[in-house]
Amino acid sequence: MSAFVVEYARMSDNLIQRIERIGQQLAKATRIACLTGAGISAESGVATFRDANGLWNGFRIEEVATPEAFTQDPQRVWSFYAARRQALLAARPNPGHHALARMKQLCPEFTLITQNVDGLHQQAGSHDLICLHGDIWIDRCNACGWQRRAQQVVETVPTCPACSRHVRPGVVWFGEILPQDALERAIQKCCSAQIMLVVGTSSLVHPAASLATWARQAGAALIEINLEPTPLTDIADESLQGSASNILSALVDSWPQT
Ligand code: BV8
Ligand code: ZN
Repeated sequence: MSAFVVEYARMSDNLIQRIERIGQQLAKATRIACLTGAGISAESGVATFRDANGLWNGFRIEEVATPEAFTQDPQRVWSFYAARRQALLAARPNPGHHALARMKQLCPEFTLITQNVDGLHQQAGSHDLICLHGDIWIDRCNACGWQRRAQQVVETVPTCPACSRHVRPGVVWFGEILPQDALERAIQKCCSAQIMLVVGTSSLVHPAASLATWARQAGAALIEINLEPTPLTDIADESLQGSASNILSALVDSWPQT
């Protein structure tokens, strides 16, 4: 009985066999780490960054995703994130998010690490989640540290109720350091994993993209799931090309349900 509705018709026999084998491997592992990127939310209708109709096609990173951009034009940066928040209101977790939440039930030492800020892993039930790049739904003030979880989408950049400076989204911009505790925990979990899954990421943004290399160097088997090849593909032990939601669902489906 399929735990997840898997579209096997969309897969070659070879891919199905490889997934079966990897599912058995995962079932034997006790320590698994998984890093996700924007590609896992694509099938929830959330724009990725570097695909054909990705965010960086319509916007320049330097204008909307750096602290300098926010200092120079806070409203332009705020509008970029407000539009993404608005689009997220209609987004729901897809079978890929649910499959990763299920993996935690099947393997207690399964650690999920995400670059995404969209909150869809949390909505799918993944709560012990390491968020490397923050949370788009957090409003915070750089000047005094004030913060809150946004309850609605507002178009005009807010001012801090505590100190009247401009409020920013609680994400990590380019040129900003990642939350140290999150990064250290992610490194520790990847470097002690027997298997590391890397799902739906172009593996171009560091230090997140380095986690897989460090895991591999520490002895983990590296399994990539992505629509297209990335800089990781050549060093991965397995690179499964296809839809994250379909492949992850098939992996959980092939996992002996003890
Ligand atoms: C820092 C903000 C230092 C939130 C983001 C080392 C080497 C090279 C460069 C650097 C380096 N170290 C630092 C840098 C600079 C920089 C960087 O990496 N630049 C890159 C572009 C060259 N890194 C930083 O600035 C980082 N900070 O290192 O600080 C420092 C030290 C001391 C003091 C001060 C500073 C900060 C990086 C974080 C930046 N913030 N986001 C937001 O707006 O969302 S990064 C942004 O890119 C997102 O967070 C995103 O998660 C991340 C990666 O993108 P992906 O998730 O991979 O998405 P993408 O569209 O690229 O790819 C999607 C993939 O999915 C595709 O391959 C596609 O084929 C696939 N796909 C699509 N659909 C599906 C699918 N796969 C399967 N199924 C599908 N259905
Ligand atoms: Zn403030």
